[in-house]
Amino acid sequence: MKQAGRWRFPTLLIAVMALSGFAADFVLAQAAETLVYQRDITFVPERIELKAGSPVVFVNDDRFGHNVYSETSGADFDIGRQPAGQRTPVVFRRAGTFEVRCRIHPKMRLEVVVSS
Ligand SMILES: [Cu+2]
Repeated sequence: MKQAGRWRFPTLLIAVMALSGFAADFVLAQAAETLVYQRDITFVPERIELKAGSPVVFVNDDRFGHNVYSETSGADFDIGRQPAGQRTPVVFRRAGTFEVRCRIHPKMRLEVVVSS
């Protein structure tokens, strides 16, 4: 019975994942994408809260380039120059409160509050 054998493992795996709640957590973690727009030289919104490990997608809605970086301990990153229209994901892996800024426009500030 080759056909039965082929389906046995994935079905069992999904059943175990569903029973343990793992599948639901996994799907939520994958779906929990937070969008932050760069619009009129401002991060919109200017404060977000999210779970560690879920991505923030920076969407440059302006007609010129931006940058996104943080020098806060636990979330050091710098995406470099981000052209107009580009979407750039950044994953915050640690809990904490992080200040995110733009090297091109020093007045741009975003507060990211990450919970574990
Ligand atoms: Cu900018």
